[in-house]
Amino acid sequence: MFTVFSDSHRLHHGTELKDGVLKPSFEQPSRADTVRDRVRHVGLGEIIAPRTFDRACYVNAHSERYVSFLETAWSEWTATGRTHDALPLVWPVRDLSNEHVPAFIDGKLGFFAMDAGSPITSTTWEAVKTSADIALTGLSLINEGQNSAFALCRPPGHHAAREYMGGYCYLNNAAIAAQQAITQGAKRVAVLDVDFHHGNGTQNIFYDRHDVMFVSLHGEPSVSYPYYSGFSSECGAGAGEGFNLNYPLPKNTTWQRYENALIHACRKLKDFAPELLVISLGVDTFKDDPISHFLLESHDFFGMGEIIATVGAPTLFVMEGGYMVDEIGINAVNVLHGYESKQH
Ligand code: Q9C
Ligand code: ZN
Repeated sequence: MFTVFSDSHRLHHGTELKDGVLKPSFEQPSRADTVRDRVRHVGLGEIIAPRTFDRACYVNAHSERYVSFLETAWSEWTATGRTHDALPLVWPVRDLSNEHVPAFIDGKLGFFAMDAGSPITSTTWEAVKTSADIALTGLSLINEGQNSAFALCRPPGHHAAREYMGGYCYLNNAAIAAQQAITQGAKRVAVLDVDFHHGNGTQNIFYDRHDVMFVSLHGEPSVSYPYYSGFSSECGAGAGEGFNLNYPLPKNTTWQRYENALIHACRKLKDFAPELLVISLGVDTFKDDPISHFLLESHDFFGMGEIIATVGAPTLFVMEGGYMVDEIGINAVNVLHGYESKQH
């Protein structure tokens, strides 16, 4: 399997409030390098650089005004004399107005963010754009005849919705690739999200769509980030009703329970018969992940890949979360090896 990777991810490293103190984010540059090192170590396949894509590919999954915000946020922030990471501190919740986009950057930051987890620095946009291009390059490889590809994206994407960033995410790499496949003529595309956290951004982008099915396994929102989405009652809207499927799982979920849910999810995906399957591949379901609450072991990730293969569609793996432990490389590549073990 080819891996698409770029050193440009290192251009993004920001801060995060932890227990009320601003510290380096859990979402560190070393993450992607650790996974790349593992890909090399086991000889998964060639590692290639991303191609560049038109801005229109991002605007297919996001709104024009949101992409413009991402492009200019840093210069608007520094024009006011500030030099540290741009972070939102106010949000248009419930009865406050969502009608008017503020002109001032502090208002824009809250308008286009779900939380303060996605800091913007001078070089964030360059890294974000390259991360989306990595996913799009992975899709190109599949279009050119590969059965699968690994888009080693960083920063991750699945919390980024049509019009907001959050949870370390800016552009939704998986959604941009899924939408690009539709734009190119695919009739049915599925996104399966196995990151510990609910892929609220991907759900938001495709919620009213029947051509893109979204399925997610994640920590129960009542006790796990992002708290306000990922409930099993969220099934899609309008023409998209029945094409959004959530599997919230309790804290301390182990492989046995996870496997049952995943087998169920993959049967639903197989029934949908997608021409392309995009996997939002977070490995923060690992037992030692510092911010998550599942108990998967490294070898369980091999089983995850085997089950994903049962859907029987060309598969684009897109890196999402997984934090701070060396095993993220082993775990991500175990999924890819498990998948490949079922191909002939
Ligand atoms: N104390 C992804 O995995 N905050 N994003 C967690 C922990 C946000 C995770 C707080 C977690 C976002 C792509
Ligand atoms: Zn996650």
